[in-house]
Amino acid sequence: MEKIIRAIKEHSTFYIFGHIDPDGDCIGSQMALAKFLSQLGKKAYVYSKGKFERQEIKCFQSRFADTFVPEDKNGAVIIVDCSTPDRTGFEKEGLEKFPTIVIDHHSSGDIFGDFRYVKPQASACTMLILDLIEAMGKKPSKEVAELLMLGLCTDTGFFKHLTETGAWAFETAAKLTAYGASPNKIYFDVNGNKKAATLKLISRSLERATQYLDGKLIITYETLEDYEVIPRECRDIDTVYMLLLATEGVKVVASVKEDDPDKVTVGLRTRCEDIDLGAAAAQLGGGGHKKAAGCKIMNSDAEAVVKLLVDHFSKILG
Ligand SMILES: [Mn+2]
Repeated sequence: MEKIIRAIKEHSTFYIFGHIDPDGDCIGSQMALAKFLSQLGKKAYVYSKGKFERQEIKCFQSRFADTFVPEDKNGAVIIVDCSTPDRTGFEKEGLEKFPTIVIDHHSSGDIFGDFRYVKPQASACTMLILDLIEAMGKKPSKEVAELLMLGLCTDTGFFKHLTETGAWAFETAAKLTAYGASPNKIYFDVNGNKKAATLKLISRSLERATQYLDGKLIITYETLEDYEVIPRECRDIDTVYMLLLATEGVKVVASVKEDDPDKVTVGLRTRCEDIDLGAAAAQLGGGGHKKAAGCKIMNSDAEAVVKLLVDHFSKILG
């Protein structure tokens, strides 16, 4: 942390990256850092390859550049919420020429970057951004607190994913509330204002949800044809996960999504303490957390990936 603070003091321009297919924690971390650094009189730029599919982050899309054209050769790169450098989506754009600070909370991945603040015990990356702000002897503005709370609320499923190890998350939530963030406002920013077509896509996902391995595994899928009828931004997979994870006997839920003709994205969720989905996903070339992980399968389609997952989890779930 000391080295990171020194690096922040020594530089005046920062290029802030998160991960592809960003979520509230990624965008909240990037935006909060950018605002905080601006308040210190620094220049801060945010980058993302998108897609900005989730409604709670769409309003931030216009602030993000999708190509990296650094104006200051003496700037520094900050990468948040990424377990591997390729997760930025900018791995071929020369980031490595800059001193790099990594702030992350994933339990698996590569060790990369020059200065690392990586704590898998943190439920959200934004918790670590608050750590940094406080370690610098500062307090977040109301606006920064709201961005940090957005990440904390979304990555913890509004605190539903937390267990007896979650005290730190609640301590952070208490601080952010005191700094002016409203959990109620953030809840409806995230969960309100859904398009009617969202119901259609949820209903397709539920209709297709199939039990495998004596009900221990439930898989659902979305195809490219779905997105011809229902816009991708109407996707609300978190609602689907919640319902599937409530099914009797289930241990792992998988969502399979055809992203483009040669790429299928898999999301994995569990409520079981004795399953490590981060490790299960890593065996398929992905990664993530114990209870939430994912991977991408190239040159495949939903049907083939469903078969692959049944086979993979038959070894894990027995
Ligand atoms: Mn995160």
